[in-house]
Amino acid sequence: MAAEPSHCDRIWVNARLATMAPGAGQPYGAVEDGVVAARDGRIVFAGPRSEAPTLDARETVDCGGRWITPGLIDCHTHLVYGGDRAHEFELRLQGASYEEIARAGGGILSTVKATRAASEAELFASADRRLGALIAEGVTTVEIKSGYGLEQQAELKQLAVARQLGRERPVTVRTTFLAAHAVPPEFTGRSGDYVDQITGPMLDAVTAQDLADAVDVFCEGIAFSPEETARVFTAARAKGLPVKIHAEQLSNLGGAALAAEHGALSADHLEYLDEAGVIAMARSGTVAVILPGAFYFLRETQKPPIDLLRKHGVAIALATDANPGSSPLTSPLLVLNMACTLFRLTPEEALAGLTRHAAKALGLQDEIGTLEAGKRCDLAIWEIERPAELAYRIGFNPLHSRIWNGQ
Ligand code: DI6
Ligand code: FE
Repeated sequence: MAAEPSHCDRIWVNARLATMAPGAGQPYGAVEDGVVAARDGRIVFAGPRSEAPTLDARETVDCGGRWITPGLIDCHTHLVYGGDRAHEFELRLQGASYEEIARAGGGILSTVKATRAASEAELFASADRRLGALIAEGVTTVEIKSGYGLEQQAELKQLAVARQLGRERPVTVRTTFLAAHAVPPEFTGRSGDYVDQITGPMLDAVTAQDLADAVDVFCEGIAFSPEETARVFTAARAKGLPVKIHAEQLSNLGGAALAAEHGALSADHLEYLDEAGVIAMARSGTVAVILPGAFYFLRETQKPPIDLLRKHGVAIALATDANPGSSPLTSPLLVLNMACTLFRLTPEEALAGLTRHAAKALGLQDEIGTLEAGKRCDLAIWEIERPAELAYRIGFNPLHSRIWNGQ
């Protein structure tokens, strides 16, 4: 007896699926003649047409043989900020290093000044344009950090704008409290006192207003020490918030291993990561978020240890690190190409880095990141002949359409 038809809102047929499901056997979890069915914004079936249940759909979309991937996930951005740093770009081209500019009060602190001065409306408008570029390339989930306020009211302002973007735009926004991004001018030489502010009143205000989904720290010589990082992590976890870290970007302070000890969702940058740090991350399940835009823009030479991450089975995610100083980049497709061209990831590893592994870096691996029943129906539909094209092309956007929450 034929099974009762499963009612669904929409079904996409005549498609090739890159499900990115783990252990699917085929590269990319590929399905040649595939179907995706959705109900109430969730996937109810994704797989071969021959295995699909009887489906009764209100709307059927013929994909004309196009490829469907999970919607892309940008798991590390500083999208909300004031001003820009084009003038520093010129200084660097005259020989000044990123650290020299930072130590001279430029860098992050110059964006802090512009961000403190900007209204919420101004911050929303400029971030909205950058978010539009991500959405145009198939992004359905984006993480947005604070870290350019460096005092309570401005940090809350940044996070509130990020939350507003999630309410008003067809994209899922996850927010991260990164007050520990730099020591503000008011606390020069008194970083410990500033950490007191972060772990006390600022974190209280952030949690009272539910403005952050995670807490992040820049653990670096020009930012916060491992000891200060640990203080912020302990306070965040006491409030029930998961942690992330900018670690081993310019040197090795053992930040990634410290983050792993605190069960961090991710450790990000990682150019100077060593095998001890990789092993610690493997043990804790901490995701390695690799940021090729910053490596490229700062003209770094030390590459992250991709072979060690592979050897120890650490999930590798990718992100734009969209920020005005080290990675003014809002193209996830270019991130795919950079990851393969600069760091020798395979195109399949790179696409997993913007889907399944990026989801894990946000603690959302049960919700998004693969085409599997039960997950959110976030899709990107591409005019490509094979998934490798997404990493292969430079400056070409083959997105045909983007589906967020089934719409
Ligand atoms: N590392 C980076 O590359 C960015 N922040 C961080 O912790 C730089 C942010 C900026 O220069 O504005
Ligand atoms: Fe960053």
